[in-house]
Amino acid sequence: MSDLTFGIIKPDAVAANNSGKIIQRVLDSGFKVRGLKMLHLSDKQAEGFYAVHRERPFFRSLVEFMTNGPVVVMALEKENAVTEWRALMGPTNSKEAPAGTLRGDFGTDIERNAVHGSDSKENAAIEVSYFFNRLELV
Ligand code: FUP
Repeated sequence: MSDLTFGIIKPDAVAANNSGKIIQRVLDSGFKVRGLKMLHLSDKQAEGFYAVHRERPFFRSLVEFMTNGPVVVMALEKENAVTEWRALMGPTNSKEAPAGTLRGDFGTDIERNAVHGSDSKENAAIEVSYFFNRLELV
């Protein structure tokens, strides 16, 4: 099996009805979807997921944004999945993300940036298991 990474279609993109387009881009880019579900994060779940950022000035605003509507979480398989998914997402700040990247095409700014992706293989494994159990991965 190739590498797995973890992705989130964030509340801004779900609310704008862009989740279908984003999933199509995922498939067109050669990822295999191994896990997929929609959920509405609680404060505790979002705080736990972003725990590494808890001392940062943007933390409360980020948690508020991530809990303000449903998200779609994805376990994605591809060779070099972490790097490939981050390339498809584009840079963190949607204002600086080029057209053709998901953050460039569907995001607004550094907070409302449409998608999340793991930054390493180690974090991908942690993040996949934060959201999916064994039976939910095909
Ligand atoms: P990334 O790995 O590209 O998602 O970026 P970071 O790990 O640096 O940031 C995690 C999330 O925090 C970003 F998706 C958006 C949010 N963020 C802000 O809201 N404000 C900031 O100034 C920086 C990051």
